[in-house]
This record gives sequence, structure tokens and C-alpha cells, in this order.
Amino acid sequence: MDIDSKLDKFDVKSGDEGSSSMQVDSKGTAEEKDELTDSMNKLNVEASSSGQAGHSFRRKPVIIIVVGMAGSGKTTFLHRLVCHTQASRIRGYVLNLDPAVMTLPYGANIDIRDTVKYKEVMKQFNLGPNGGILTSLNLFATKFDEVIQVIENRADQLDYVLVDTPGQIEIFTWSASGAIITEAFASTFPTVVAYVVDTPRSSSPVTFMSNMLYACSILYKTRLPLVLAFNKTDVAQHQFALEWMEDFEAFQAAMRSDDSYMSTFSQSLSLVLDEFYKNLRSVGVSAVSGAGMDAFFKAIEASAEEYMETYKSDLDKRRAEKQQMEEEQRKHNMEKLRRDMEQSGGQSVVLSTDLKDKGQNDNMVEEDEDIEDDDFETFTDKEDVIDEDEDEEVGSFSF
Ligand SMILES: Nc1nc2c(ncn2[C@@H]2O[C@H](COP(=O)(O)OP(=O)(O)O)[C@@H](O)[C@H]2O)c(=O)[nH]1
Ligand SMILES: [Mg+2]
Repeated sequence: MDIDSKLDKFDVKSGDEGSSSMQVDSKGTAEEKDELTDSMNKLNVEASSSGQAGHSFRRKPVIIIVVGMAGSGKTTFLHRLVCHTQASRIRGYVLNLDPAVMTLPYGANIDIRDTVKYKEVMKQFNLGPNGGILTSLNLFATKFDEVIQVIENRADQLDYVLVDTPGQIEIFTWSASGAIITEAFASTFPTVVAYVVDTPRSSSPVTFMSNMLYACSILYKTRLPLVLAFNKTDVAQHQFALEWMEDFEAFQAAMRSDDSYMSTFSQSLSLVLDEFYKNLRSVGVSAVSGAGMDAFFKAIEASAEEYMETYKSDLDKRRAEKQQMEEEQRKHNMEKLRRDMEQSGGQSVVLSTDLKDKGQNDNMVEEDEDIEDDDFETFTDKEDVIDEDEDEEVGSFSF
């Protein structure tokens, strides 16, 4: 998936003023036919090269994307990870994707705040704080290719890339830009998601279950290995969580004792989760005291191995399927075009093979004009347009 090239494509198209048609002389001599075939072949070559991602896969560094509920301690945890890497001579690189954070406890190598000013975005697009953060992330995602390039250039000198995400989890996990960023990483480096859990806040079985359901949705959405980091173990130990995850009966018993909430529904959900727990690693950590760091990095290493064994081949398969689909679509379009030209007997023929894209592009231009003075709804509409387009481009290995 290549956002830049997609944006470039938009530019090129809008510059064309919609006149992607070519006049074919009505005589239709053999020579002209050859010329036509030549130009069509060229079209084919160009189309096939534009869809490539442009980055080759590397085994190092391992990308750790830190996600978790607001206040679970992502930023503090990241700071601790940075301290740990520096103390253990592990070579790390730090990326901050939270545009709204006031001060960072660690020094970020790449900081979204250097590129996008979230308060300016709020003003300019007339958005609230969440809309501002989301839009800033969207804007940053359009140039994420360059971030990948920077990391690729340093790949030989790095062991890990630590990625901090916006406070509100859904801004990253449920947005198109979050998906784009995750996928850009996962298609270039081994990538692991670290899900930070606020352990003291998850001591009630119901809160624990809803937190785990969220983690579960992230696992299936990103299709990446997931490490659960039970944070704040300096306040509350995470043994209860391990017990609930290992022993279904123990969790059921805890549920029963919590008489505020008990139903067959929650029982069924916990059965689903039982299956989910088998697919992940969990460690207890404390971002404040520094406990559990070695265990965390061990879990990350094991997950990176798992990525190479399972996830990478799955990704390759999905990518191959996508390429094949694109190839078939292209052949189909070219065939259709050839037929149209024969039928038209040399009349004016439209040489555009991706009319659908063009239609979407027109939509985007129209809606772009509305953004400045319209409300957030309008932006959401535009998001949807981008989303559909994304699905078209990366659907087969997207979420
Ligand atoms: N006691 C304790 N507090 C923590 C720990 N990690 C984070 N916190 C606190 O949790 C709050 C939220 O942390 P922050 O890193 O900003 O959360 P984020 O929104 O997930 O990035 C802050 O007050 C931190 O001091 C920890 O391991 N132990
Ligand atoms: Mg934070």
C-alpha cells in the first residue's frame, strides 16, 4: 500500500480535468492499430508498477506499537522502555504518534507534533479535541511512507522501534490512519502490538472482561501478535488476571461473586475470551518501578519469531492474492477497452481503465471544498470516501 503514490494519482487525475480520452483516427490502418496496442501495453506496464509498495521486508528492527485505554500508562511505559533499552545497550528508536500530548517524558526520534500542530488543525477544520487528534493522525498517515523510509535507512543500527499512540485508544485502533500506519509497519518489519492494561482498574471481573474484549478485537483487526502488558503492578499485582486467564472456572466464580452483573451473555463472552487467551503472551510490568522489563522484551522476541513464522506468510499470501486480483482486473479492463475500440469503429474512445477511481476522486474534490466551513460530519463523510478507496487498494490484507 502506498499512500503517497495514491495521493500523487489524485493529483495527476485532477490535473487532467477529466479529459482522459484519446482521439482515435477513424481510418484504423494496421500501423495505427500497432501504435494503439503499443500505447495500451505501456498503460498496462505503468499501471502494474504503480501498485507496488516499494519497501522490501526486513527482519530488523522489531516494531512495538504500544496501545491501551486512556490513562493505562502507555507514555510512562514507553519512557520506561526507552530507559531500559538505553541501560541494556539495546538500540531503540522512538516514535510519538500522539499529537495532543503536552510534554513527553522521553525524547522521541520522530514526533508527530513536529509535523502537525493539533490545535491549528482544530481551528482550521473547526473540530473538537478528538476530531483534531484524528485529523492530525490522518494528515500524518498520508506521509507515513517517509517515516518508513527513515527507519529503513537506519534499520541496520536498530533493534526496536517503540511507537506511542494517542491517549484515546479508538483514535488509533478504529481509524483508517491507524490501520494504514499499522499496515505500513507490518509489511516492512516484524511488528508486535503491546496492549497496556491498567491492572488496578481491571480488578473487577466485568471491567477485566471488557478490557480483554477490546484487546481481542485488536488482535483480530490487526492480525498481529499481541503482548498483554499488565501495567501498574507496583499498585496491584496481576496474579488475579493470570489466574482468570488460565482457569475459566476461577473467572466464572469471580463473576458470580460480582452480583452487580451476571448473565448468560457474560458467560458466553468469557468462553470466547478463553479461546483468545491461548493466542497471546502476558507479562506484569510497572512503568514506575521498572519491574518486568526483561520479561516484556522476552515476550516481544517470542512474538517477533511468531510473526516471522505465521503472520509474515499470511501477509505474503494476502498480498499475492491482492496482486493477482489487480492483475485480473487490469486484464479485464484492457480486454473491455479493446472490444470498445473495435465496436466504436474508430470514434472517440475513453482510454480510462479505472473509472471507479475517478468517480471517487471527483467526490473527494467536491467534499474537500466543503471541509473548511462545514462541521465534523462532513469530515467523517470524507473519511468514508478514503476508507472505501483504501479497501479497494489494501482490502485483501487489511482488517
Ligand atoms: N502507579 C503507577 N502509575 C502509573 C504507571 N504507569 C503510568 N502511571 C500513571 O498513570 C497515569 C497515566 O499515564 P500515561 O502514561 O499518561 O497514560 P497514557 O494515556 O496511556 O499515555 C499517569 O498519572 C502515570 O503516572 C505505573 O506503572 N504505576
Ligand atoms: Mg500517552
